[in-house]
Amino acid sequence: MGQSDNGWKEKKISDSPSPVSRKRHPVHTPFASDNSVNCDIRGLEQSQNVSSEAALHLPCRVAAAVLWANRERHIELGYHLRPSQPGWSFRKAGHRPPPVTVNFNDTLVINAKNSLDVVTALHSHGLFQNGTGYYDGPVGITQCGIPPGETLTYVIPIQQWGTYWIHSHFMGQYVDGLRTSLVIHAAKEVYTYDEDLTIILSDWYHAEIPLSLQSYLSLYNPTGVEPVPNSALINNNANTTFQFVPGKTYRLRIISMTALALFHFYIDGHVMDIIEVDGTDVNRQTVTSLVVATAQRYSVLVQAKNQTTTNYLMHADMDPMMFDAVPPTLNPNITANVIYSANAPFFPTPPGDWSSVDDTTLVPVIPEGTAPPDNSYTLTADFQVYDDGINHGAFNNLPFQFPKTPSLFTELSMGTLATDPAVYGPNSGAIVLKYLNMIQIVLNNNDVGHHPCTLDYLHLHGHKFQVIGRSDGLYNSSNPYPEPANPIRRDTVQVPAGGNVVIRFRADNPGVWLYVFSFPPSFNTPLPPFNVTCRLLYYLTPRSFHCHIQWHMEAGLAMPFIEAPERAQARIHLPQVFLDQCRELNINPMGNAAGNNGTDFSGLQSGPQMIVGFGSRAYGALAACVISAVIGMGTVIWYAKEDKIKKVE
Ligand SMILES: [Cu+2]
Repeated sequence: MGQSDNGWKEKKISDSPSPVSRKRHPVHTPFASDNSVNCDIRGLEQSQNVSSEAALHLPCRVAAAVLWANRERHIELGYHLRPSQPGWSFRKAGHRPPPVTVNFNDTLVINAKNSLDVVTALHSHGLFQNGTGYYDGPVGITQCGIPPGETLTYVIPIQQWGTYWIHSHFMGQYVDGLRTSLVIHAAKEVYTYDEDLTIILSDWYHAEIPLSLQSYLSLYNPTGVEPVPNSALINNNANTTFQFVPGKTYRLRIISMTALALFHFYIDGHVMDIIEVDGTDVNRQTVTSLVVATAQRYSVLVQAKNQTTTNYLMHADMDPMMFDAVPPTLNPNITANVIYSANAPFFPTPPGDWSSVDDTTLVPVIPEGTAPPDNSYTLTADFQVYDDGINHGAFNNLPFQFPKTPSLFTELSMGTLATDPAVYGPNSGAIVLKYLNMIQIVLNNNDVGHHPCTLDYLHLHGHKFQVIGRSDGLYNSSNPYPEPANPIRRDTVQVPAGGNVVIRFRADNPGVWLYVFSFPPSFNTPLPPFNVTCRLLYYLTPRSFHCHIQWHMEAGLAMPFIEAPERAQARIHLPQVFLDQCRELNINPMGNAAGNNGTDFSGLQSGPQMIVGFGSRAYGALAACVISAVIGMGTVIWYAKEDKIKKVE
């Protein structure tokens, strides 16, 4: 029994294959009591703006075991989250899943026991999950969610390598801390280096996500202004230190786990060679600074100095252009210490270096040319106020609404009807893809914002896509991008506000994959009552606003790709536990989006609709507004006259 450096116990077994190594789809895996530990606060801010939650010091029960058997390494990690009111227990306890490191061809086993009082689920961001799509994690798409008190064991064959991360895919729980890094070592790494360091960039909100979401997705926020974080963190801390040894080469794996912030990352006095982008090894590209958007990952090689006379600062600057306003209490520029010698002075920090490289110019080490698309879909992303008075994001004016029955289960249970996009729900925007077709997506980003937004991003589950081209302005199909010889392949790409991106991928992964530009409220947001008539008029006027990220995920910009339904039905065998957990949540795990037959959607909450023209509600609000104005002016006149009388007296 060893003690890992993060305080988690590891158990190494080198005997012949254990029962665990043969187990593929266990339903419930109890925690071994001897693996329980009390965990201290780790990872919360220690030197600035310490939130009240961080002051709590609660014990929690965790279990982690690492088993080696033959060529496979099984990692079994359990976390036991304490029920809490009203906040998340993992946040109060500073209890976060530990970092996960595996090898190519391993099988990753994650035991997730849900001790929250709401459902949760884990998404391994960037993993293909080819054949195991039910472990992809988005609640409502590939599972119903782990009910409170239940356990789900994710068993994921690792078919790729590079830098990834694991996070909750429900209600923005990851922003509050339910997230960790996932590093996968290649059988043979392309580059050599001495040390491998993971650097997690995140933004930190003192208010817990359920509260922030409630105010973000409310009538009182018609322009969809995203909450601004209270601080930035490097490795979940405001004062992290990295010890550098002279002459060594360091691989830094930089992972952005932000809700909103865009980071500029650089180290004083050092250059960085980019060698990996979202799990794709790339030819070396030397940079002095790196732009890292939400959910993106980069690996860079950094050559340590041959001296111990000076220490340096590592910088992660949040770009204020992403925020509606920068509060005076926010320090957007976070640093970590790069220490060569304990007593050495720090290198004087030069002005922030925000130069960057265009990621579409990076060249994959393993070349892959383009192929002409078999199908091309044009999606326009936009934000506007819909008939529920809330600012929603939408592709082609259809705000995504989560189905009751997860789309993957609809695909697997509806036989030949599964090829009909209609069965996935009227507000799903589902697109059915043919097996092995080359799919092209043209994404126009109409989210130009009333403040100077710099970009949005899009992410596709289950695939890495080729980035064919990206530019400002809407895509002009009569002037297509030239075919790149070996385009960058990644799973998360930035799209400039008012700009476009064209991506391609091969539909070689039967299942259902979420395409996210942002996605919708996965719970019912309580709406405040109308109370100011004139503001109602404002809410009812269609407009387009805003950019960004986890907040948009909860606001309505997503759609599922239904990939090769017949193939999926033939090769994907849903473990019984998924059906059981749906039923425990009173969700029918079979049938259409409403859990019914055919296109009978009775029982499915209808999604928000576009406001077309100046409707009756708007006329009503206008009339009320005019009446209010007349009363207001009358009051002013009456008051002025009253004043005059007093003066005369
Ligand atoms: Cu993902």
